[in-house]
Amino acid sequence: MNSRLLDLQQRVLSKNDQLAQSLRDRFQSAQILALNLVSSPGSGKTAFLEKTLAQMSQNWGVAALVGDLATDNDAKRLARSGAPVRQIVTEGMCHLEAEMIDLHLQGWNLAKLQFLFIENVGNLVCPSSYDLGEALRVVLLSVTEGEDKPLKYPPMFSSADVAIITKIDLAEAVEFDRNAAHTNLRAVAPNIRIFESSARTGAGVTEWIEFLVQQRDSMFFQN
Ligand SMILES: Nc1nc2c(ncn2[C@@H]2O[C@H](COP(=O)(O)OP(=O)(O)OP(=O)(O)O)[C@@H](O)[C@H]2O)c(=O)[nH]1
Ligand SMILES: [Mg+2]
Ligand SMILES: [Zn+2]
Repeated sequence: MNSRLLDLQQRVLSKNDQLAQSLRDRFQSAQILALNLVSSPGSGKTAFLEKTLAQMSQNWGVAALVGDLATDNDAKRLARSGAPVRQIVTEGMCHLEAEMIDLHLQGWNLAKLQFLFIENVGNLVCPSSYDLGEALRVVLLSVTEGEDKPLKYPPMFSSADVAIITKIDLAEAVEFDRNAAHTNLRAVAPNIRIFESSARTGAGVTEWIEFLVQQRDSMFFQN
């Protein structure tokens, strides 16, 4: 890449970082735990969020923003939970930026929310470079996509706080190597917290929600 292009890219990223920091401040003062869910296309972000929102919306103020290049299919799926949901159509852009989050939060009363889920565009590369003001970055890895993905796409995994191995109901059928997956995750992200789940059976969802509640408690109410 030539130096002018590099300089331009750095300016775009630093503008994004500033806006992300102001979002983070807003989430902090509203006591919202914001999460950025990233993965390759089809790893099960929406399916996992559908389960999460359906369970959480009975007890918590939850909302979701979801990014895709086109369609509002995912927003429609997530809205069935009854939670407020907005689709971000990126019109060709392959990741979400802080500015899009800022824009799509307009009109929402943040005081009513305790958890905000942001489903990023399905892409294992550039979403890792864009801070959205989240407190936790969550990377999903489905059992069908290969245990080597953390080694092949290190920035996405090393920048994440939590990894969720999805579609574990299919593990046997695809001869998923659990040990290899955990080892590869730890190789690029030694401190990552790993969950395993199935949106089909609901396995792992309750444990995940308990973790979120406890994370929010420790963020805002620790004495
Ligand atoms: N068997 C099984 N299938 C799943 C599970 N989770 C998702 N799927 C299926 O995997 C496909 C993709 O799931 P989505 O939830 O749309 O994946 P996504 O990551 O949101 O996809 P994009 O938004 O396009 O990146 C769908 O056909 C789902 O039904 C699971 O836990 N078990
Ligand atoms: Mg989706
Ligand atoms: Zn991109």
